[in-house]
Amino acid sequence: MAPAVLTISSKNYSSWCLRGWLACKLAGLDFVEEVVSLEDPSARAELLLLSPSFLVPRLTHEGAKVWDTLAIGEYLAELKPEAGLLPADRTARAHCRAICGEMHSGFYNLRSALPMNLKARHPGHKVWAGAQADIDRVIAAWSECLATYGGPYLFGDRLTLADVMYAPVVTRFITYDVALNRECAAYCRTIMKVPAMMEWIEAAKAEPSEIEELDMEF
Ligand SMILES: N[C@@H](CCC(=O)N[C@@H](CS)C(=O)NCC(=O)O)C(=O)O
Repeated sequence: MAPAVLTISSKNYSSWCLRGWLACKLAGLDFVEEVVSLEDPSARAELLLLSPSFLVPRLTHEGAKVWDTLAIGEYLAELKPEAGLLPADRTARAHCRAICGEMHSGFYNLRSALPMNLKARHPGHKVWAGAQADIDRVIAAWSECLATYGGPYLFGDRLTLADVMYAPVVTRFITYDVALNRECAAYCRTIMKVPAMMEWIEAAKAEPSEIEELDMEF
């Protein structure tokens, strides 16, 4: 059987692609990457055939076509229950789904004010109030998880979809030098040492293309 195909775009800028890719890695899925350039019109036309939403990541696996990150995560959790992408305990699982959903549907100010850019560093970056409210909520959500489940990951000693969904937030906090409490700073360091995360970041740094609007000067 042909392996699964994960369609992604830039490793440096695409936070949703990082999430989809990380979920596939943590699930232990045998997959190949297909990289499309979102700026190339012919690649965009091809993408429309693959992904009705025009968005990536997009996973194709044994007849299943999944073009939304949260749906990819749920698909993988069902396909590979042994990977523990969702906590085994019912109430922890509900909590995990709630904070994954919160990331998927919210934090608009954080996402637009602090775009993912793994090659960049902005020491002392000044965060505007709207984005700070989102940052405060992320810190509260992480702190509650770390205190409740004991770390080092959000739901204890195994990486789950919650860590996947917040992984690009970890990188944004580092890129934009966001002030964090001790527990959350330690959590960021832990995530940055996850081998799959290190693999993605290394590839992102080797990417040649730069998207001008996202390489803003602050
Ligand atoms: N809600 C979607 C969001 C996916 C998304 O916004 N993907 C971006 C890349 S990070 C994209 O494909 N953008 C298309 C474009 O920039 O033309 C998901 O969960 O997968």
